[in-house]
Amino acid sequence: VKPPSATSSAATLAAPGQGKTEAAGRIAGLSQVSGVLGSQWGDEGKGKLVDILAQHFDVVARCQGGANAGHTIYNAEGKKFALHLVPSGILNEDTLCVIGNGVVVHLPGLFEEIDGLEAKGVSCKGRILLSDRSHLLFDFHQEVDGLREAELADSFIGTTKRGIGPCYSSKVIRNGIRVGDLRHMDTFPEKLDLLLSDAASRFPGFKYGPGMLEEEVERYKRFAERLEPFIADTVHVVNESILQKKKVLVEGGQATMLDIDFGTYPFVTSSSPSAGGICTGLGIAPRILGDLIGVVKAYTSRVGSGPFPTELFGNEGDMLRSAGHEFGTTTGRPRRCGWLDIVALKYCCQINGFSSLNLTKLDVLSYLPEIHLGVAYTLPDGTPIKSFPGDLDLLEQLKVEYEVLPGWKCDISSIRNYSDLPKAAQQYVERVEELVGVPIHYIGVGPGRDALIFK
Ligand code: 2SA
Ligand code: GDP
Ligand code: MG
Repeated sequence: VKPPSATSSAATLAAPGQGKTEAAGRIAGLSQVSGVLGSQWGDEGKGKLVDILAQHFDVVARCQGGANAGHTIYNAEGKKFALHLVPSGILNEDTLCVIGNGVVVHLPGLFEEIDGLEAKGVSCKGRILLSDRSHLLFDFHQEVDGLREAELADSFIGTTKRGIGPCYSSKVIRNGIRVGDLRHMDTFPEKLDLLLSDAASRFPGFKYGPGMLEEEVERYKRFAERLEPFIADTVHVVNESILQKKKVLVEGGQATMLDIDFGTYPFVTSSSPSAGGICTGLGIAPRILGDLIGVVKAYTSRVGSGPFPTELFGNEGDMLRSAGHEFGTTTGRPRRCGWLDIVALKYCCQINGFSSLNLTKLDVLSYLPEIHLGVAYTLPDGTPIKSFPGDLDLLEQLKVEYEVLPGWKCDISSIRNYSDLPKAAQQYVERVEELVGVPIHYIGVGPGRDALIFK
């Protein structure tokens, strides 16, 4: 991956010729409440788009997931930041960052992230609000995540081991502890004891030894003190901001194909990274939601186990992984890579009602003489499959039909105007648009803030 260009700011989003005002106008024209959501299996480049759009929004809010997310962004000087819990609006100093009720929060991780940002010169003071309704993710949730994966043996999910599933389990079974509970330290030990005893009775490998509760309670007393200025009723804050005509951008983590309901269950995360998760994870009414931008990589990647119909193996997969530098932002795991899957993308567009798409990492495909697009699924006997199947067995058996398009075989990473892209690259973009039926308004040609073409 080329280092991003050092030139970038709201004013330099578009190159001369295309018009900076046109680009700024496109962003300024987004609805008062907009969202950026992953439309594959994650790591499409959501963070980069959120960072760019944040320059035109007052609030950037996360609504689901936790520190399993890894959003890589670059500031104006090309300095790299990997964010996990802190919303990707943080580099824009006028943006308020909200962590909503639907997020599960590992406090040691959050403080570490904030300290890391501050050490790099990003001021977080007074700029991050954490919902009092969000759930606390404890170290033991992370340990249990690992134990569950070990129990599953060959059928492991391939989680990030960040404790996400176990924490959402505590939430749904209704013995979870919420951020607001830190204001009642008198009852906190009892609640934590219940959680730890529960884990110990379920997992023989989990050791709940003497002194552990007391130690954890003391630690959380210190956290509670430090956290107090961050805690807010974010449902009220976000809705009041909307009433005051402020602009709110929602940042999705993971993606629809990892959604607990719509993804390739059970190989999914434990939250709702699709449009519905915005309403439940922030307390925003559905009718207030405006533009939703689906972020889609020009090819596909997936990290962890589970079906991946257009996956490439061997040398072909390795070449794509290395060209796209596809390694987990949180865990460093190599990501599985393959062709763009139009069937899955159409399914995501249907569920989320995207108003536009951001096609990212088009530059990564520049080495290929020809590019495949997965356009249809059939059963092994050739019978067409009409929609993305929920049946895992079927997903493992199906055959993908491909359309083959010519590659462009030249570096496009410094191009900033759509009309300057090679004809074959334009043909690829327009064919995706045509097949999916949703306009592609943004095209990524590099990791830097300025490497974005407005179409
Ligand atoms: P979990 O940890 O319970 O949410 O894992 C369940 C599945 O969800 C996948 N998942 C992800 N997939 C892609 N990217 C994610 N974030 C990190 C990144 C991942 C990393 O940005 O690279 O560093 O490995 C993410 N988070 C969860 C996970 O792989 C499981 O398939
Ligand atoms: P997210 O989880 O969706 O925010 O995506 P990640 O940050 O995990 O992974 C996307 C990676 O691709 C990051 O390293 C980005 O810096 C990088 N990236 C984003 N857009 C582009 C692009 O258009 N071209 C290239 N080459 N890299 C990009
Ligand atoms: Mg990521």
